[in-house]
Amino acid sequence: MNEENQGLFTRCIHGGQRNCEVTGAVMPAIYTSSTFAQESPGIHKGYEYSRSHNLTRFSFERAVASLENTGLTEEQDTTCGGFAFASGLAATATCLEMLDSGDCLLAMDDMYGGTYRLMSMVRERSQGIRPVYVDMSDFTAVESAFKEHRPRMVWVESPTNPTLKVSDLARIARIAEDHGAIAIADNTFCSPILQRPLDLGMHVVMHSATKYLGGHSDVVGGVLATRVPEIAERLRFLQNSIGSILGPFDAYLCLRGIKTLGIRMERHSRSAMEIARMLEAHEKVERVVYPGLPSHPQHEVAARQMGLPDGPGFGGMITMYLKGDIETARRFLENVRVFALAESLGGVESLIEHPAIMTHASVPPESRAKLGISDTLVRLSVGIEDLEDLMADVKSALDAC
Ligand code: P1T
Repeated sequence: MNEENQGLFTRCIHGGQRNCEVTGAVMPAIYTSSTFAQESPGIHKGYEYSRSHNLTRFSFERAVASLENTGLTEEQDTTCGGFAFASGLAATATCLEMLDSGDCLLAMDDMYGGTYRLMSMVRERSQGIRPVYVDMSDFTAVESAFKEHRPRMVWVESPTNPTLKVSDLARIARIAEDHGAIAIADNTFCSPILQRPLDLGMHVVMHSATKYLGGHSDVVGGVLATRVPEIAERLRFLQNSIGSILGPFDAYLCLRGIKTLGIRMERHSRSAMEIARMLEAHEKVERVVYPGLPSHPQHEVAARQMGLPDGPGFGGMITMYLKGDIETARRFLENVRVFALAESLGGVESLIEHPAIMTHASVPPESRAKLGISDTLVRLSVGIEDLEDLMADVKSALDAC
């Protein structure tokens, strides 16, 4: 059976994989060898040096390429357009190297604080790129930014971290295509189970594999996938030239994590929907932002471009504004017991955090204020524990604040 015709849950387990030809092993070995013996100079089995070729990493890269529907074959690109890196930011940093000095980079105004820091506080200085930030959930703002700045690359997160704004990826991909710009989607919050940006016309998809792909908060990694052969060629060159690759042990953990991605995303989405509904009705909560709620400003777009294979699904991330002030938020966060107060997201365990102080501290205070990353904003990453325990935990922390 052709892989493209297989369901996503099947591809989580088998996509891009084959059993070991020597032993029949159903999981790849963790190839720790940094180099590979050659028969004669330049005559080898396709593996020269582990930065360039590592079979454990290749297996993970091909798995992501399959899930994200790159459509590329191994003949077109060794890993079918998948490229794994030491972290999500290493993947982003390598991607930005497709730009030349002086190029404009059009980016979402709300996104992970570290991505903003890399673009504005590192690469603007060292690479001379010109980042321009717009609210891409407003398509007219995207259109006028294209006219004014003529970007060569568009970077969009959807839903965004942490305010969960949703952008119409198909429209953004189309305008980028019309202007000859490379369109990239950070798909970390959705994973390929809920959203496949390449199918919507984006050229490249990026993940912090630290999150849902790894799924167990025990590995840091990043990955890119592209459907465009020329971009795959460029990314392969850049991955090898820059060298911020994912190591074989970590590639193995990410690959292992992906096996259960489908059932985890189902559970994350179902539990988060219930918790979001409960919070929206709670007297101590000012506002809940969750793409699955009809009150979400871009709920219709979210329902169109996100979803589980057999029905609605909006992921495990919830953002809420508490009534009160920073002390209320502090008390709430100090009183959760099942949720852990920690940065990161997307693991089996539930996490909760305060973006203004924690994950988005590198975003300038004026920008935070404009984006609504206020002192009472709290971000939840709903895990796969019993829903009743998660509900009881959040309710009792709300009672205490
Ligand atoms: O942490 P790293 O693997 O380098 O990934 C960076 C990154 C990129 N994109 C998104 C949407 C992200 O959320 C992240 C990392 N985010 C957190 C650590 C966090 O707690 O939000």
